[in-house]
Amino acid sequence: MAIHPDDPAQNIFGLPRICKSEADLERIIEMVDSPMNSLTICTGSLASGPDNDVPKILERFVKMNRVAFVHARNIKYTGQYDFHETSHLSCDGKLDMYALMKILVDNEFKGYVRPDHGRNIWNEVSMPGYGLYDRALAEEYLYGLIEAITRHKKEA
Ligand SMILES: [Mn+2]
Repeated sequence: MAIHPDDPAQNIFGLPRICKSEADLERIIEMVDSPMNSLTICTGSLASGPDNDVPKILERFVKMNRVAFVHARNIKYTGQYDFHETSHLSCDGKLDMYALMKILVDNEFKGYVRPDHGRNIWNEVSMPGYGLYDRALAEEYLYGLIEAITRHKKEA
């Protein structure tokens, strides 16, 4: 199992959120102490909670070997509780994607990583949030970061 956090990490339509913070994730993995009870760390979903320190959360649970899947997405705040999804680039959103990928490389993460959500760009018509072109750009970007971080470590 690899539970995905609530998206967004804020109450919406009167529905309570039960998996939105580091404390919630901790509670869930402590319910069954097994690597089979693991997490999907969705960086964009967690980042939508203003108090969530996403790199800290990712590093903590990766080091515990309780992360099976990483959804890499970036967001930008436009108000205290208002945000929108951006490109995956560090320079476009609040998350430092280099720092997140470095946590994975430094801890020899063996789970899955994928770009999460994509905008519709270049006149693409697709299901909202799942633009193929934007996700393909993100895939190459993330791969480039991972390659550069890995190569730098070997050559250091
Ligand atoms: Mn996700």
